[in-house]
Amino acid sequence: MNTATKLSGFALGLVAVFGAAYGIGNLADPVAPAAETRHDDSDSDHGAGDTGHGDESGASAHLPGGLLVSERGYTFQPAAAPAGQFAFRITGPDGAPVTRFEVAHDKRMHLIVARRDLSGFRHVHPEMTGDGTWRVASPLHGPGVWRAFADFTPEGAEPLTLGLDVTVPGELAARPLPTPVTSTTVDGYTVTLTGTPEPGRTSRLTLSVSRDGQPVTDLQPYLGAYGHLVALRQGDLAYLHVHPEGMPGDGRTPAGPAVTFAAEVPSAGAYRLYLDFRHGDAVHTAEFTVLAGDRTAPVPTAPASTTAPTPDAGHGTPGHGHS
Ligand SMILES: [Cu+2]
Repeated sequence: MNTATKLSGFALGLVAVFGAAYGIGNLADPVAPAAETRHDDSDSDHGAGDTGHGDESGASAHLPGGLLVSERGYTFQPAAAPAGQFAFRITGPDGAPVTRFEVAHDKRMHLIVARRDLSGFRHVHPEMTGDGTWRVASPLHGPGVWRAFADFTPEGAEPLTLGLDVTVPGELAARPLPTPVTSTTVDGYTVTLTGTPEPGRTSRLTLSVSRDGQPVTDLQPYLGAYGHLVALRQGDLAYLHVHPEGMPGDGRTPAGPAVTFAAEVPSAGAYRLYLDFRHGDAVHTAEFTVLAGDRTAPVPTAPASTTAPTPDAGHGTPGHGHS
């Protein structure tokens, strides 16, 4: 993975997102493919500090990933699935389901989900059948409006992340975003964040893993790296998938305790970071809220709700699914 694909096309603009909401079991309505015009540079080897695609005219060329359900002719379409399963297809510029994908980070498809309040993050890997339908045990673990991100590379094309809203019926009290912290615990591990993201610039973020007060120096490769970092922007869930500096086995990248990422956030505001790392033959997800830009600004919180929170509504729920 070069630096271009992890940081392509960030923008400063705001967009209104009109995500379609789908009731589970009522997935028959096709999503009309939108004829997005995006011109990818053929040499697309932008460095991490590249600020975008210059004066290109396509509006989506400047957007972060995951904001659009259809881009460059590819469309993220839900498919009917039995209870407990999530299924979808990616249709291509010809309208037919895409069946040929490049392997990126060990997988042809990465499916990331989070609720609109940024809780409930999961990162799973569906399996495709011959007709181009991807299926996975549903990562939508509880009621709410979820954002699903399909992160993939069509064969012979540039990487793409499409986003789709999926509604799971039931009552949910949206939770305010947790306040920013620089240390968090998950599954008995303490993960400490150093570095702060600066809008529009490449910032180094280092995440250090310890357990029982001891640095963890034997992190296990997960999807070809010692850590995977996803950042979601509060407000529109713009999706940034950031990969670390260095790779396992390159002779210079230690297996912990620190994993360093070069991240570029597209604007000031609050972001939720989700670090996937593997240790003890299990994948763990550490979550942080960070503020980019004016760090004295209050974190916008979800509107108050009169509905009692459900036990599954929390952030950082144990038992994140990884497959
Ligand atoms: Cu993945």
